[in-house]
Amino acid sequence: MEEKISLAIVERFFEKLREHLAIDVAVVGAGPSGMVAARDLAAAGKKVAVFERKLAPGGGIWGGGMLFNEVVVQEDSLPILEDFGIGSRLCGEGRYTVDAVEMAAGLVFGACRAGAVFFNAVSVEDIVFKEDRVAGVVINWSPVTRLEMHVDPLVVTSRAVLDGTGHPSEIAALASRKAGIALATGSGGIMGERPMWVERGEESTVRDTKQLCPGLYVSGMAANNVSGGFRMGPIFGGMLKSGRKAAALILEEFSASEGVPGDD
Ligand code: 48H
Repeated sequence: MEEKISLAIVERFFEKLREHLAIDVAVVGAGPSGMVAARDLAAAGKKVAVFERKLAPGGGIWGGGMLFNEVVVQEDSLPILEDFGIGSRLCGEGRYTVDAVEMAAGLVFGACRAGAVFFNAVSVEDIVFKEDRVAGVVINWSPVTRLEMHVDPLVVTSRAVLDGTGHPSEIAALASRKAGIALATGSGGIMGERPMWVERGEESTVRDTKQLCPGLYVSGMAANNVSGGFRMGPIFGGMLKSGRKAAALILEEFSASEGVPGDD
């Protein structure tokens, strides 16, 4: 019995890993924007893996504002929450509160049910950069990177990589620093997050969700950091809409490159 349980886990895990070594989209970071994007892409039939450094996916949702585990969303993002079956309560003037735990758990569950596969406790430590294109991610177990063990990583190739790593925009920073890629920003580099201004931050998060260079997209707080947007605190409508926009942009690029069948 004992070894059968171990065998079942080992076999299933390696089946999952083997099937996700070459994928359509590698989503880095399981925060709200990454998980909405993962769900939309998987629901559109794409092969999606989400790589999350921490054991628990959910990013900055769980703690709400200052550990008060409620967050605020705006009315125009409610359709996204409804797609995941997540509830909300009106708190005034087009704003709603959402239980942070319900939101984090609901986004994880919705992305999984749509077919996105999560690899938690896995950190993306580098990118694949070939022929002027970001073409995948370099991964290692988070405890290995945390303990600074000298262990070589493994590689997952993908048609697109989404940087959903939040405030530090780690993947865009790697692309800029290590590959010398000129990013689609005002300066060509990482412009850096600006202080709190809720309305402007919410607006720019969605506006600056974009393709940064061939093969690399950015969403959520990472989009803000890359393009120099304001922060907005525990209001999450912009994050949800950013994830939806990122998925739509990636799907648009895929369908343009696949062309219309019989159209050549
Ligand atoms: C694997 C990684 C790596 C890596 C980081 O920050 P997040 O919650 O992501 P967003 O941008 O979708 O949401 C931002 C929101 O939570 C927030 O912080 C807001 C609204 N702040 C406003 C304010 O004013 O402060 O999640 C990012 C996830 C985390 O879970 C990280 O552990 C993970 O990405 N991550 N995973 N490899 N290299 N880097």
